[in-house]
Amino acid sequence: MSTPKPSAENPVKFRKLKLTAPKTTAAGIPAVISALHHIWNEMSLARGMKALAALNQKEGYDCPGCAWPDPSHRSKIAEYCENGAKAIAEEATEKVLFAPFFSTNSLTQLSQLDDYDLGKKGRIGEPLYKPSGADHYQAISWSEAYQTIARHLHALPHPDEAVFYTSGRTSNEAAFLYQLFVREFGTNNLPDCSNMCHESSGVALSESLGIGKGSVTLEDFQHTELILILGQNPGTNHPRMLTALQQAKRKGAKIIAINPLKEAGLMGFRNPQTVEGVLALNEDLADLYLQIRIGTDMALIQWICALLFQKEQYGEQVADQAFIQEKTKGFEAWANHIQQLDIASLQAITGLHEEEVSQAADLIAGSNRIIACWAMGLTQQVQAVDTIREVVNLLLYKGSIGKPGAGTCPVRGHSNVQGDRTMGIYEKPSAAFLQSLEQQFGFIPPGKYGYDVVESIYAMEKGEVGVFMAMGGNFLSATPDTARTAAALQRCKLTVQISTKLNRSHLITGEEALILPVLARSDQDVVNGKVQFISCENSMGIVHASKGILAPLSKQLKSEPVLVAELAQAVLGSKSKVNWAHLATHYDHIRDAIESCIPGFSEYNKRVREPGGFALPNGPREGIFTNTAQKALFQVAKLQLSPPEPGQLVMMTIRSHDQFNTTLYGLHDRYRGIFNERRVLMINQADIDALGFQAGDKVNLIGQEFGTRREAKGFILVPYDIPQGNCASYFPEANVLVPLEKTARKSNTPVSKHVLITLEPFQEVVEV
Ligand SMILES: Nc1nc2c(c(=O)[nH]1)N[C@H]1C(S)=C(S)[C@@H](COP(=O)(O)OP(=O)(O)OC[C@H]3O[C@@H](n4cnc5c(=O)[nH]c(N)nc54)[C@H](O)[C@@H]3O)O[C@H]1N2
Ligand SMILES: Nc1nc2c(c(=O)[nH]1)N[C@H]1C(S)=C(S)[C@@H](COP(=O)(O)OP(=O)(O)OC[C@H]3O[C@@H](n4cnc5c(=O)[nH]c(N)nc54)[C@H](O)[C@@H]3O)O[C@H]1N2
Ligand SMILES: [Mo]
Repeated sequence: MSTPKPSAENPVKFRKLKLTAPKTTAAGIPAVISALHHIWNEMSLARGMKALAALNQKEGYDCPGCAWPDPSHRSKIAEYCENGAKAIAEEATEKVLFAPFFSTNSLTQLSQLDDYDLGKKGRIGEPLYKPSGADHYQAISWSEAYQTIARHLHALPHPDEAVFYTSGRTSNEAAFLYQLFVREFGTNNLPDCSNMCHESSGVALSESLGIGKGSVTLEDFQHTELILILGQNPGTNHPRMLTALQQAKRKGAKIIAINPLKEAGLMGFRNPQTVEGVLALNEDLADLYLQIRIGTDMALIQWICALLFQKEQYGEQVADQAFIQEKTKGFEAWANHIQQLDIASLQAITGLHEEEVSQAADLIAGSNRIIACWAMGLTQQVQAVDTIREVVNLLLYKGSIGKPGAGTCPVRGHSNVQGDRTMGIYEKPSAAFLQSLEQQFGFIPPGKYGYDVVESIYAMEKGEVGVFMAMGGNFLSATPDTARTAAALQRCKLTVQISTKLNRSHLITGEEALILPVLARSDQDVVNGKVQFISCENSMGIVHASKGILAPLSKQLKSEPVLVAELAQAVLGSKSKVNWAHLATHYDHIRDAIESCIPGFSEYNKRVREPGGFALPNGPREGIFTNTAQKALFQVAKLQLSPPEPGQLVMMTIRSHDQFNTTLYGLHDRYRGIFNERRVLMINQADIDALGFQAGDKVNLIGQEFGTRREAKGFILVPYDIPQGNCASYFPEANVLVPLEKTARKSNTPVSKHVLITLEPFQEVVEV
């Protein structure tokens, strides 16, 4: 009999699915009730009240949920959303795990829990170590933990055999120190969650406009005429964006939503912070809803642009000629390309009707100030970079960039994912950045580019990585091809997870493993008797302070900046050119170091203390383009589609309303009417019929891409309003089906929104 091994996937275990009609409005009182329910389940009344009162206040802490910016006028009662409150419930829980929990529960046993039950076990309370061959974690002191890491790192033949992942909650201060440590150690292997998230936006925007960040501010929503929202579900993932949309609408703006699903938060909103919202008065959001087929947005944008050119030919003034002349390059070639496209075939690709798309073209033609918002529906596609550049082409054609009420708005995910990049968490650092590190600190940072997320997995798979360390996140479950990634991680000699809460990456480990527990955003951080604050950059490039207020659950928790400084000292020793002890004694010292290396941070310590923080420089916002051409570039790109074969479905892997990435707050997807079950496949009834199944049947999802059979067992068919041929499941349960090889061109982002699958009946295993 083979010894049992921890399972990398969620067990196939069904709860009790309940379905209701999907909602057409987001938030309202049910959102408030849900938020409070989550809080009271995890902590005492006093702790809950304290946590909520400081959330997103200027003197409080930044929500560890999404990266949507805070308004300059904050509501005193509640400047947060339902899902922000859930994020707090999750991290500020009073449940805490120490070594005895792990001596009673083996990794194999824990892996039989699903991600929901696993996450609800609580915060990690002390450093933990899993020796080689063991199936249990045991207590270890901080200094022994550092020595273990140092021993493994020193044993590597080359620093490039270590990989240092970062998830986007890491503060500016911790991120800066972490990349400094990693580069002084000698590698640029700094993959991050951005590689799986907005990398495509970064690449596209850098090429087109010179900076990989969006150009709009929250203020722009007050001045815009038209908002396009592509591939984003703000009602769930950026609920506070709905307030900005509501305000824009009240000032007369129109909204076009482009999404295969009719998402409640794009259709209507009841603002729970207003009297109208409490009285359940609904406000419509989208004026036009284009229920597009998955992966066909580029065809739609090209189709719209072709219609705009037709309007011009009939004498309508659509293009901003002055802007095109003065600020852009490449217009002629792009105009020729678009005008030669065959509209009928674009129409067939998107599955949309001529009337609705010409309505969209009318709205765009008649607007001079347009904001384009997008998220994962666009970035996690094979042709993501070209698609985003096509959206930018449309904005350039309309002169809708670098003026109030107009511009690009890639809506970021993690609360500091954008800041981490600014701090140098990037496997492809610029020469200028490395040079400034060298000048400031006096060591020569490595010039060779490092691995991104997918390249890291390949390297681990080949046995070329000895040490894997993660600053937050849940690498195993967030990455594609779960079974393959698990095997890759297990080839490492040592895996180190710097974490707040228990997750599956703690169970699928290298030969030896460490869990290092840290303070979370809401925890009070005291260093040498002084209360510290950290800083974050939101989705719109505003850097602001965040100060935790809750008493930490255990004395053994370290702050991330202190942990990195201590680890660096243990690993680099007296050879290090960096004064780590000084940096870690007060975070002002870290901010001074950042100021000296990174443009835009002058007087960092002063300006970050101003209420609301300060804005980083942003060229496109001012109509200045800093790419090589010094002009905004029109790009010509041909559509390259990989349509499904007969019998195959195109599946997107998306978030439910009750999760934050791999963290499951709950088991419901309230707006979509799916309750108490995550092993579901949302699918068109016509496809259920055509494939010979019935609603409620259990199926296995089978992928065959790149010559490998991948299987996710046991998903319940839920008939849903989704284009025929498309279907949707939840991440991370379906990640096992996302092929490692299938990545977006140029950004190498895993294609989590376009997985080709077939269905097979599921056989329930009857235990005898
Ligand atoms: N509560 C909560 N907040 C979060 C997160 C969370 O998990 N929970 N995650 C955070 C992170 S890291 C991120 S990156 C963001 C993610 O925010 P989103 O990008 O909104 O998250 P997804 O659930 O991946 O949703 C993608 C949306 O795109 C649509 N879509 C899928 N494929 C296509 C397509 O081909 N074309 C178009 N037009 N639409 C498509 C889906 O129907 C869905 O509405 O949210 C952040 N905020
Ligand atoms: N199939 C599919 N896969 C996807 C996606 C998808 O849409 N579909 N989305 C991708 C996207 S957009 C992203 S951003 C990634 C997310 O990838 P990750 O960022 O790696 O994953 P998270 O689930 O956000 O990480 C949660 C864990 O972070 C730890 N944590 C939480 N707060 C803190 C903190 O303050 N400090 C530290 N040190 N640790 C903390 C906790 O232990 C928690 O279990 O997943 C990607 N994967
Ligand atoms: Mo993300």
